[in-house]
Amino acid sequence: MTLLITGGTVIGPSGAVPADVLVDGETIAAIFAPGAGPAGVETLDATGKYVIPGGIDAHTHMELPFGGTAASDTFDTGTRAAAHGGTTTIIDFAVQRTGEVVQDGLAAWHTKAGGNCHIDYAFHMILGGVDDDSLKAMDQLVADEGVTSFKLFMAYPGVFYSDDGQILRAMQKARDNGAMIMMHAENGIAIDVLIQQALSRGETDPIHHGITRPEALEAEATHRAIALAEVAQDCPLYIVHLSASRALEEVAAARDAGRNVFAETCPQYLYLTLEDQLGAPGFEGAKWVCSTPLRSKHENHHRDLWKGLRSNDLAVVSTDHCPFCFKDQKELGLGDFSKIPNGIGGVEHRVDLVYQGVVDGKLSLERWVETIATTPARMFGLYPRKGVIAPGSDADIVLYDPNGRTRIGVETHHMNMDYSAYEGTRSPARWTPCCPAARSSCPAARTTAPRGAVSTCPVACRATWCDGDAYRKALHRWSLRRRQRGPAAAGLRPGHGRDPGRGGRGDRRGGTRRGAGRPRRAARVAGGVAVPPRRGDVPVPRPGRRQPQGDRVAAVVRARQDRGGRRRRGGPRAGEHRVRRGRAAPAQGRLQRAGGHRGRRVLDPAAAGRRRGHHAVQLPGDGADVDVLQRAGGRQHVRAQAQ
Ligand code: DUC
Ligand code: ZN
Ligand code: ZN
Repeated sequence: MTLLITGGTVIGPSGAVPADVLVDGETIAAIFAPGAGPAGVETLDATGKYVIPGGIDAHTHMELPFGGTAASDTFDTGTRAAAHGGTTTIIDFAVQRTGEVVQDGLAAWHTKAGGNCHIDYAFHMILGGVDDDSLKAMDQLVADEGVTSFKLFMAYPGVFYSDDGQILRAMQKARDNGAMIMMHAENGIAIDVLIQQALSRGETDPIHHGITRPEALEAEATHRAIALAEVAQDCPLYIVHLSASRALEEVAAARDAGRNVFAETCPQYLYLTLEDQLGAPGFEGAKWVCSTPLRSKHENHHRDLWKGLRSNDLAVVSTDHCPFCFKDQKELGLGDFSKIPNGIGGVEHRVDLVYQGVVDGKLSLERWVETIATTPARMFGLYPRKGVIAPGSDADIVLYDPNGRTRIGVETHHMNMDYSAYEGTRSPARWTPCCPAARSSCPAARTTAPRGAVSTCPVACRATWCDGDAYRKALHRWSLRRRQRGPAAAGLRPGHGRDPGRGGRGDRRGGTRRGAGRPRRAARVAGGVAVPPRRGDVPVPRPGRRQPQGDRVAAVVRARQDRGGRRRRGGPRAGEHRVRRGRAAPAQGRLQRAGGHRGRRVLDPAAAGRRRGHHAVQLPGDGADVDVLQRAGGRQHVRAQAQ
């Protein structure tokens, strides 16, 4: 069954283009110039809306046991809330606690998530104890389980903490097996001293959570993590939940030096402050206890983090979604801030909150989509299956209404929390139900649908971004492996050696990415006739110009006509040249085998356009435009939501 989304403006890495999107089954089949799509198929009117790839939240903690309790969102409630906010994939963290077997931890998280999710999901692995066994397990997870990113903690001594030697060993292992190390960068040993000193002075209020985790100790840990990654021959390093200007400077310096270092921030660090939230009267501030902590409004953290997002020193916005109810959970820390479970819930609001940056002129539309979807897909091996509106990609499509309104608050949100960290930040709006054709995939509908079996879809592409020397070094490794074991063993595909923002250094000072860095490509038309991007009905926000506040998720479309339980698992994708370019490597044979030729209907947009005498627009942004260095053999597995 096919569905044509008409009248919308597709936002891709290279800009906003009015286009119609044809969905075939669960896959984007083709993209047409407005009005040029096939007749006689079901349509979904997206006039006035942005058509964007479903959001990917690369940092969530559903059901995480923490501080004597557990995060209040289950995979059921959390993923339903995510879908309501335009996020269609999460990458959650499975946990190995100190002394546990890594594989057991992963199995436990599969049990929690299996059959309970409303959107697609994948896992990173938290290593709570680095030793010979867990190092071996890293290889196995990369090779067999589709887990290609491992999180370590420089904080939380006695719980998740790894010392420098353990970190170095894990990084060396990651360097060898092609995984990425994600780092919670705070000096937890020093923080614990400050906490004890504060408590002994009787300083027990929530604000002391922030005061005892000073910016200097985040910057120091970030610096140390970067140094250790350098010693581990430039193991790819991804700093999670970066909150502070000085930590950002460390990341920027490493990137300026051509290092393989990336970072994410989260909405709470872009909007909330130590004084206004964490310092709220009485125990109220407990609602905003999270680590890394909120920073002072008397410094320039918000400004610097937005700038980092523009310049790509911050590549991704995730949520670190780790909600706890105020009643009974946050209250565990009454009289002792160190006992307040750490975490803020926000999985439902990330897409909106980052879009607010577009409204405020701090971010371009393209950069919005990159930071919430495209770059996380690239970083964690999901691209181009996810993170882009392109032929062959999963039809995880969000229709976003720039004139809509969402009121964020406990009365309207879907997260399992008894308060909202962003209470009242928006004006009222309502979810617009999507059309009947898409209803089976509408999150609102799925909430009542029975949960079904979960299938696994191996994704062959393990992509990450490298630049400069790091890229060349990795390329060298790739060719070495090719020579040693044949091309399939390398699992690598050479790209063009750019990083995800592709803006280069000048980009850092360039305000928004618009016009910075590499030249933007116009949309191309099958048959070689260029069609410049046209301005549609949808306003394209310009930096510095205030837009009407709002935009809201109008619909999440995941066409699921393949109801018999048979999912399309890859195979050649529409746009054959791109298939060959992006997917023909022997290393990806597994995907091709899995996809086989079952029940697929490949629509070549070029041919389709020619047949009808129309132009079929092919948006830039997948294989041909993207500078991807596919790294060693890991296949990130993404689990499909219940059908
Ligand atoms: N930070 C949080 O705020 N919660 C969970 C774990 C973490 O690192
Ligand atoms: Zn963390
Ligand atoms: Zn986290």
